[in-house]
Amino acid sequence: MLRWLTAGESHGPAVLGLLEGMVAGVEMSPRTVGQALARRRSGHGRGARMGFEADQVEIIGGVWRGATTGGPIAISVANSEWPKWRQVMSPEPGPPPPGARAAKLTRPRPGHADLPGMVKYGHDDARAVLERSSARETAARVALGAVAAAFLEQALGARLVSHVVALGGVSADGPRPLPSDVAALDASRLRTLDPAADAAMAAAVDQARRDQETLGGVVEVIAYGLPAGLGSHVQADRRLDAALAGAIMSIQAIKAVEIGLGLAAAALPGSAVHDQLDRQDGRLVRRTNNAGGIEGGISNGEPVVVRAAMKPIPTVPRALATIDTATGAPAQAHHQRSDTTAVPAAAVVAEAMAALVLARAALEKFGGDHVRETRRNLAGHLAAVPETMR
Ligand code: EPS
Repeated sequence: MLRWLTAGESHGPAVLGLLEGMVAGVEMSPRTVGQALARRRSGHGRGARMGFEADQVEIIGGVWRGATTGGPIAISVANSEWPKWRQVMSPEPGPPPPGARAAKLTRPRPGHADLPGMVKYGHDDARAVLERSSARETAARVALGAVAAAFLEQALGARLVSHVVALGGVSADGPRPLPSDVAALDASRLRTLDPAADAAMAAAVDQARRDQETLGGVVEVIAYGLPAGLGSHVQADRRLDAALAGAIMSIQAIKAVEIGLGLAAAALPGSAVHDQLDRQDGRLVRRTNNAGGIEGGISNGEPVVVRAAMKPIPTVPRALATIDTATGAPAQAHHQRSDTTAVPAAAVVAEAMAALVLARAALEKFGGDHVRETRRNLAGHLAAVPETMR
């Protein structure tokens, strides 16, 4: 069973990712992980930190001479902010060091984990919460997602694509991007291939920055080339759509997830929603893919399509009303610096989470300890599907 965890704080020495249960023989290198991390840093609207954060990758274990060994994979992504925060973030006991950086944060940001985290864990300084709730943690997820994506491609021939479908109320049009569009998406400013939407979104981001605002949006992940048969209808926690929704909802600031037609399906009659079957050139085909590649919690062989809505980042430069937890008096929420939007980055993070969930489902179905064995088992499964159902 594929399992993963992350650790580390935003201004600590590093964030860490741990991936257990990956098969041996998946070609992988620090460079591949570094490339995935570079995609996450990009996007118009990020704050000052992304300009200098370099994401130094170190693979601590599980990869040897360019391939996974079957052992747990541990990846460290160093924080270039750490030297400035060494004293403030020190694990040593003792009083906080002098200086503004160590000042207690007692004016929690509405919409952030600050206040619920302080209440739950008994902290009187929001830093004890925000350092871990920070979306910096997604660097570790993307590092692990790079391994999962390499496995999916090398074992199954599956490829994932992520893009931005809306930002700050501006929606993008155009066909769903294909794996061949990934390079263009990576090079784009806002992870969309619609030039009119790109311009309008960039203008919205610039205006929001001037207005001291932050912006949310909608991202979409498409997984191409997955076989039918991942996930299961038989138990709630084995449903592929539920696992994808849970993993993507777990990304900081995500407030909604939909599969395929999603919410729009609720307003349409059944005949306009369900993907009717046909036979073309001797092959079973679906006329549409409104189900987003999943029926009954099982992949059906069509591209898997997942969309997620991200709220605006709660670190809003325009002062939001809050209370000071030290005094109980009304106050303005703390703010030092922030991204105006991180929607393009969220697309890359959603892609990483989808890769992890799909890799887990693929390993559950096909198993194996070496990628060759997984490939053989996949071939056996495909050969066992009756002609009339292919
Ligand atoms: C974040 C706030 C900003 C972002 C950070 C996430 O960091 P800082 O408070 O140091 O300016 O830059 O994102 C990352 C560092 C990253 O790699 O994505 C937050 O509060 O979530």
